[in-house]
Amino acid sequence: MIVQTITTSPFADQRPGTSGLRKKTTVFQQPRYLENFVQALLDEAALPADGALVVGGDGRYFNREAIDRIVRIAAANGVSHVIVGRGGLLSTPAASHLIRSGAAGGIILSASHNPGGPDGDFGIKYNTANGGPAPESFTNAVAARAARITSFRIADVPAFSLDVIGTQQVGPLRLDVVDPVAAYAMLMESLFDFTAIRALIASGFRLRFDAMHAITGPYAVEILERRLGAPEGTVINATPLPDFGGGHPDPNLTYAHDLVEECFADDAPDFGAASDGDGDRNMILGRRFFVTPSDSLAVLAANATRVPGYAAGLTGVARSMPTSAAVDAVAESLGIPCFETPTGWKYFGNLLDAGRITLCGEESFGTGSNHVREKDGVWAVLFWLNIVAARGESVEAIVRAHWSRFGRNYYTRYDYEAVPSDAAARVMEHLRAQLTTLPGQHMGEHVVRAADDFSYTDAIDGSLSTKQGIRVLFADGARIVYRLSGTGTEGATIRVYIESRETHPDRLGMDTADALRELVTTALALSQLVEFTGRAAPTVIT
Ligand code: VG1
Ligand code: CO
Repeated sequence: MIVQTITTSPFADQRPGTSGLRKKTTVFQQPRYLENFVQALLDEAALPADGALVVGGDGRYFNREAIDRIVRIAAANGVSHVIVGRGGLLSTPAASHLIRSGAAGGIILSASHNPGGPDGDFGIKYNTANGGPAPESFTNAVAARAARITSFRIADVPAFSLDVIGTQQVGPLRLDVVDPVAAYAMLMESLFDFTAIRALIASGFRLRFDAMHAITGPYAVEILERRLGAPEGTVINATPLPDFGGGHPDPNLTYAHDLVEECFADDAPDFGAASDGDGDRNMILGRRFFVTPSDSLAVLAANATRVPGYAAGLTGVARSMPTSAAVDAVAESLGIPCFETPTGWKYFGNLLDAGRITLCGEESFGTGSNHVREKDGVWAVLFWLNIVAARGESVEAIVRAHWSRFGRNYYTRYDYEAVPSDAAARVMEHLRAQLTTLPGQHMGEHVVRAADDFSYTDAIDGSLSTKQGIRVLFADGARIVYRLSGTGTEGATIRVYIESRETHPDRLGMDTADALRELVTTALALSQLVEFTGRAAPTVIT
């Protein structure tokens, strides 16, 4: 094997965001761009001599080429063992599971819910031996290395194949190509009551899963159709495509419109679900009923003991700060702790590793548990199906009963995408300047209790993360949160999260837009968002 050491110079923008380094595909295609970052990653990871590296992605455009180069860079850097999913495919949660099954770390190639293709986005992320996204200390160190890199190493190796399951020797490196679905499907069978779900489906319960031409197609076909007996065709858009069929693989009411239309039609199925580009997000729909992700987390927590994998109960739960407080009410009633962390799955890792929490989630269609160290789309779908089977009630009935028991958190998120960065910064500055004067102020029927820029001290390692979003907290439990996205690739994305809490039995069935109308007006007035950005309306409302 000939190892070449190539002289390089740093790129100014190799700083990972909420979930890895995400850029336009064309940025990643620049000569030396991927190589620089992977070299910095491997230097920082310092894998043990016999440590295996898992590599896989969501199949988007440039996935194979990137994996080909990563294998050669890994070989040149003394990595002795690489495990890849066949075809270079691995969903993010399946990659997490593979890493946890004995590897030293993993590289996941995805820009998640962002569109793919030559004009779309690409991304790369490092997960540590626990299977979870590397913590901020690691990603900061990688960014610092990438900012002063002078060379990278890459090996000339004999041709290898990503399509043949089995072991190949690539120079000194052992390359294992594995079935991307098998181990994951087994893990799911170990957690859920497949017999009960199979019986539910056999009884005529109709479901639809939209894989959005992204990574979960093969997983959902294997599990829902082959193992659980759902009719062929239950999974739609099941073939992963490099450009996701031209779509935006983001499972929400805006982008999963085909599924939403079907689930709100007269002959709607009993259950609908979708996942995102890399398979870690989920959207849950009942018949003509949408379950908000924050409610979904709360319902899973409240019903967890009905599911075999969680029958012993939960040690605790966690949610990201902007996620609604619906799960807090469940935790309180169960007498277990509820942690509030910054946005991004990496902040759940320590709590999961320490056994302090069992379930966690985010408002951005992400739910997960201690079974892996990523959020998990197909897992969430199976959890819901297991609950439906165990309770023998519809999705809508389960959620309405939940509201009656725990109260309801009305919730909406406004996204303003591709806003000029300076305008977005002005919005945030304008808000920050008001933090000290807001408490005590009356806004419509709400009184501000506190306002701050959220900071978080990790309960396990004491690390501090600051500036994680502006919070305006009202005395009655309502909240407005503002933050800038860390996953966008064009200008800035401003996210505004609006929530109110309702426990009065007569007011649990309102339309969300009606329930939050006044708070939305307050949120816009406080931030002067329309004035600063010139945006009359958000790009997406969820
Ligand atoms: C968004 C979501 C966040 C999620 C992140 C990664 O981040 O808000 O909750 O963890 O995406 O999810 P941001 O910084 O753009 O708000 V995924 O499925 O894109 O890996
Ligand atoms: Co994702």
